Amino acid sequence: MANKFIRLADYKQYPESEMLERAQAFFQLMKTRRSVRQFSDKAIPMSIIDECVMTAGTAPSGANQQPWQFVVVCDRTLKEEIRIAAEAEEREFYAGRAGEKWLEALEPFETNPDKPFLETAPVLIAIFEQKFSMDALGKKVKHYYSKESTGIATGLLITALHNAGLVTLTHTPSPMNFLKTILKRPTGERPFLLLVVGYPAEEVQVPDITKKLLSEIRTIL
Ligand code: IYR
Repeated sequence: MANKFIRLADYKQYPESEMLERAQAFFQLMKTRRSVRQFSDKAIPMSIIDECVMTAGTAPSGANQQPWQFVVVCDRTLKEEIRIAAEAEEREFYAGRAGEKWLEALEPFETNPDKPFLETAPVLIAIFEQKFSMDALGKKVKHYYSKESTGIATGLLITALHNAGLVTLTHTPSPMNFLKTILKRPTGERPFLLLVVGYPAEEVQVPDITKKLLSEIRTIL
């Protein structure tokens, strides 16, 4: 199939001083992002969520297959079902499936199998990786780099939600197969992550943790 190319019309180059200022300002914004585990039940206008999901949809993906689906759950009953199923998995995880080392690594975060935020938060976004799709003739179309692509899109979604003034929790109850059943997702989709979205609860507390320094995460050769 011949590809059609168009001019890169929307690219904007800034003077270097402005580039640095923009990079600094964006870092200042992003370094205030924190995962929270206590949410307010205040509702979020769907238009805000939609803009953020559209931002996620700008992510690069293998062969531009855009192998992701963002299932936005606001329905009380579905949220309750998700909480019940997630807590059942988490109970087994904390009762031994995680193993001693993993539980030791989680100690500073004081996490436990109770996940009330899955019901309190106004929005849960269940993110699915589409490992393959079906073409018009019902034939399987393999997706390339679907996990990497969905990971990048999820990063953009978290960034967009933070920029909009919302808080998130990247929640990964393991295994997450219950999400496929509860949300009636088609074959070819694998639950990737459950993103809890909302406003922080009043007086919310977060763990006193720090990020690695530039010198620890960057190598110049
Ligand atoms: N999914 C569990 C455990 C958990 C695992 C990691 I790695 C974390 O960074 C945090 C929690 C839970 O949500 O409690």
